[in-house]
Amino acid sequence: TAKTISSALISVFSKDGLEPIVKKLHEQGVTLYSTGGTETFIKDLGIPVVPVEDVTSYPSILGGRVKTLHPKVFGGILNRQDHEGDVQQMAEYNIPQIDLVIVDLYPFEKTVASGASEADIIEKIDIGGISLIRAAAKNFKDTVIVASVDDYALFLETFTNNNGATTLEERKLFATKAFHVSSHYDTAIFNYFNTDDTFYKESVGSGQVLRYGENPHQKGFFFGDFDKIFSKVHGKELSYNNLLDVDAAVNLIAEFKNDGPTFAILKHNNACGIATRNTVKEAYLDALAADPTSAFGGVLITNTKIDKAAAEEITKLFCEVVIAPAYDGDALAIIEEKKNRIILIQHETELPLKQVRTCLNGLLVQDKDNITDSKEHFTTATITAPTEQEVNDLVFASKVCKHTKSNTIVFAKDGQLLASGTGETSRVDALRHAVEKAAANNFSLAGAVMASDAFFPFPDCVELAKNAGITSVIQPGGSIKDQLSIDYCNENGVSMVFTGTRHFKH
Ligand code: 93A
Repeated sequence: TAKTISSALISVFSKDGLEPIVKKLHEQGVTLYSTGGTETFIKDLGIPVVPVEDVTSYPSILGGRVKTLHPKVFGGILNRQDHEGDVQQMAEYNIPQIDLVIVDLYPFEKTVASGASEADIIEKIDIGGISLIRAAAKNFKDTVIVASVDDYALFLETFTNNNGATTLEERKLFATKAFHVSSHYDTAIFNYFNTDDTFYKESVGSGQVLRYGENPHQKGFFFGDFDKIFSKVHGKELSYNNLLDVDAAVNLIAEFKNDGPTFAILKHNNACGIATRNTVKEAYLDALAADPTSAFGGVLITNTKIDKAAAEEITKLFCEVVIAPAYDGDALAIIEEKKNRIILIQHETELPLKQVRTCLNGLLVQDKDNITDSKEHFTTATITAPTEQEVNDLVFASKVCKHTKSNTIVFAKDGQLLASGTGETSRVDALRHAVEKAAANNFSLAGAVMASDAFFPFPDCVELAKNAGITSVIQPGGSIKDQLSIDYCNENGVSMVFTGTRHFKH
């Protein structure tokens, strides 16, 4: 797959950095074709160059708008060298082979940024150059494309190391870089033209204009394929905040896909109630019990088909969204009674493995936190190990904790969330908050377990937890002061397990 470069078409707006490349190509006996200004630049270096006009038998016309746009040029770039028909036609039409294309596009973004007139900006929409880039990148099996000054150094190194040849892998890498250049370029042009936000709807097939963003004075859009994950069977349009809660809900319930009937109620992206029970009705009622005040206006989700018995309870609650894998017909009729209530059927689909959010003037992208703590990950840090029941509750609590905003403390017992402290600036505050909430909802924490999203730097958390009735604790471990918390637990008959995995969620 190593291919020697014998000919090159060079058409660059900025001539910066071109000299060493041209010299190197000439040294290797490469035939150079070039456009107007670039041709002059090469000639001035004393290097022979064939004007592209000699290839096309056309001058540059329409004020330079049409220079390279010609079958003899694009044929030379796009022909497949292992394709009999292509080889024949190359000879028939006397098309010269072009092995390498070097382009530096008209500086569209710079021209926009300079505050130039619309006419000047439009003239800086490169047509021939972008076509050369895309053609050469498409035909990477035979052609090398260098689409940016930033890649000159890499090209020179590749070309020199291979003695004037390139491998298929190298050509594909240059093609990838080239499509990055072309997609960025066209996006910049789109952004310049797109002064009306609602145009997003038409321009991005899957884009959806939302009624507003997080607040009524903010515009909002959703880019995604909602219908791939859900069928909406009833209710008003989903809002920006609904969508965020639905996202949190599906990620949380995914942790329980192999468990018994589980029901969760979310508010502001956190679970305010969740329980695993024998029936979906019991699961709902025990999820609600954790915090009926917060449940008002919440997003409800379950891993189990909603039956009539559950629907009769659910419909008593004012809630925004209900999500389930299926509904019994009579159940649906009951929860549909509220006109605005959004009812979704969740399909069995894989959720994306990456997460993206804006950051400063760019994006942060990360792998999803896809580690679920299971018994096999536990190491007992204390003298006493948790009981079997506690181990089950620790697993439950840690799954909820993972999907709750940091800093988080979660209390659970018998497959039910009792209370949590969410999104606090200190772990101790999260814990105090959870203790207060449990008391406010008349839960005893005696014999309950505690999960923490990150380690305890001091023993204050385990002490407060023990005084509240907690008998077993799960946390990642890894603090240099772990021993202080372990010692306290050992002295006070509390068991503690380490998972080794931190679950921050910001
Ligand atoms: O106006 S164009 O879109 N029409 C063309 O056919 C064409 N071919 C190359 N612009 C075209 N180019 C661009 O010209 C290249 O992308 C490069 O930016 C520039 C090089 O022109 P010159 O060699 O005359 O300086």
